[in-house]
Amino acid sequence: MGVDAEINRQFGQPNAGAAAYVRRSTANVRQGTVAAKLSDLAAMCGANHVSFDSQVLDVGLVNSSSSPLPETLMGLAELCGRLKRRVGLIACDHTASFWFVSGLARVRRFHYVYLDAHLDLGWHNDHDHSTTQSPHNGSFVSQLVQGSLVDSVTNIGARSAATYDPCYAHAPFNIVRWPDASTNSLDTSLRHLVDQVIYLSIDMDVLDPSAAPNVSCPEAFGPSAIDLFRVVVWLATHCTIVATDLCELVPEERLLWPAQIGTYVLLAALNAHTG
Ligand SMILES: [Mn+2]
Repeated sequence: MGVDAEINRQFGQPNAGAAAYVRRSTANVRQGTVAAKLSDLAAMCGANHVSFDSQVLDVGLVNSSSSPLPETLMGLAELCGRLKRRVGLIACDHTASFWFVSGLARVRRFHYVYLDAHLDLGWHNDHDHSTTQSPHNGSFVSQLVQGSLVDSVTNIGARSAATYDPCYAHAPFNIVRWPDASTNSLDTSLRHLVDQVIYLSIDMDVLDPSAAPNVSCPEAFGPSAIDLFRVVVWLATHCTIVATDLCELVPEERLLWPAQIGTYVLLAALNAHTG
């Protein structure tokens, strides 16, 4: 499902309409062929034993005219959790992740894993008293942690200058920087997640800007598309993914491939299985 309005952006270029952009840009990703394509991508990552379901239901765009968007997202996530439906959300600012997680957390426990060049904690901003503010895209993870909404938090891909601020040296969660996720070290760097139930959030700025130039807060020196795919397939086959979201792409009609990368990664996260 998609949501096309921003919720609370404090950082980066506005990206209202991101979900419709992704849909327009991926009209060629048909259900009948996507499983074969995903299998080939997995084989490129050395995951020959992984196959994919092709059952995907596009629920459509969330229209929140009658109630505020955060409450709508919480309600939908809670409903999907009760129905035991694996759900993927394509949204605008990363704040959507906070509200989707908040709804799902009413139903079940899980670990929060987010692929993001930034930590979205806001601790390095002295003026940012995020515990008393409503969640925004630069600090919502802080509220996830403080509210004990999830069992643990793991960032993969942190690399912005602010992520090296000393204030994060003792952050109360796991930070897996790209060198530790880039080669064959996933079994080591992510071993705490093996066999766990996880929620996977994908901030598209985790990708190198050459792979996704149209993100709200681009950061140089990131992973390639196939690097990202490998990490997601690892998570989908070593963990149980209950829900995912994909955020921060900026609509840009001349750039179709970043939306395609995002869609294939999201489908892989939701549909991968072994054996
Ligand atoms: Mn983010």
